[in-house]
Amino acid sequence: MFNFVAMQVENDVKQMEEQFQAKIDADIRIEPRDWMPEKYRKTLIRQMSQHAHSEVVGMLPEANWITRAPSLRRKVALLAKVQDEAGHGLYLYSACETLGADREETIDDLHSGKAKYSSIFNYPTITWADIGAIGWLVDGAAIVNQVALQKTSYGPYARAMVKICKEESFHQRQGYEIITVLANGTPAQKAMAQDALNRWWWPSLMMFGPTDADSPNTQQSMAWRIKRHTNDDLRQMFIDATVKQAEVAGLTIPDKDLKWNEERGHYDFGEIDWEEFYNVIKGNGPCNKQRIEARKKAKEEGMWVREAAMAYAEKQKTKTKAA
Ligand code: FAQ
Repeated sequence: MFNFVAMQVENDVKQMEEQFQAKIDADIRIEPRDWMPEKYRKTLIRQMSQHAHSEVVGMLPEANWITRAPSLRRKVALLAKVQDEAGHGLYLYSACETLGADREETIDDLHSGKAKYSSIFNYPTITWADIGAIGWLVDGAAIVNQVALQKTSYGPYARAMVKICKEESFHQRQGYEIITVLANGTPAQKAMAQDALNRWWWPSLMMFGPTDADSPNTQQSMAWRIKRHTNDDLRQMFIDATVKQAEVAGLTIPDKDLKWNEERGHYDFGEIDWEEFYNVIKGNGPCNKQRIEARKKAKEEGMWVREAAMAYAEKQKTKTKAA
């Protein structure tokens, strides 16, 4: 009897999985109340929460330059950009909640080092040109990845990406403008732009994740259409689009093996230092400790604001009930 019930349950789950995959294959979006395999839900929470953490931690390197932006115009644009990143983090944390993730726990996982965030935000912003390089390269890479995610199979994630991509294109343009102005400025300014490109180029390529051969999650995420392109394909798209932009700015990409390959219709490029990448994601990058400390401090110091907002909301609720 017990065996029969267990077999029945197994058959039902198998059938639900088949129906789920058929929906995915027909490009029908999965919505929060739809049935989904537990592993699909967990994969999404992992990717989306890491993405949310990246947006939030990603504010730190640029915030470092808000008070030192060289003009009021630059300061206003940078402030708006950093504020946009906070907004992206909030949409993405909310999207995680639609999958049953608890927001406090999600954030605690970042602070305890359990959850990852993008490797790129563990590098320091040493000069003003770094702000240009982040907008141009880091937001540029983020757009290539996120345009693809507008077609991801989970509805709330895909919809969040539409608005995020619009804002990221403004970010990319403000960064490229900073870089081109510097590249066309005095020899010292041009050298500063080139130095920023030299330092940010390789870490930007690492943003796309390990090679397909070394990416444990890609195959399943492609089958579930969470990912619509592999890490290597997105990296190649980014390189192909960015080489021309560097040429127009009069800057040199720091890769002696970068060469157009007529046969492939793509640029060939040099070997990425994967040891550096794995070191950074393990917590040993130049700024990992500083970034997590800053996020923890922000949580502690902002606690009174959250407590006051909760107390106010509670008071309003009592007032409404009494009326
Ligand atoms: N950094 O099997 P895969 C932005 C981890 S937003 C750290 O290939 P997957 C906006 C990966 O999580 C930037 N960890 O994994 C902005 C996995 O670890 P786990 C963030 C990385 O998920 C601009 C392991 O390695 N964007 O920049 C990285 O299939 C300026 C194996 O890798 C997103 O998050 C990395 N670079 O593919 C903000 C986009 N790469 O969890 C402020 C959404 C890989 O198994 C200023 N995410 N890992 O322990 C994705 O598209 C994917 O998650 C990938 C990785 C492509 C990042």
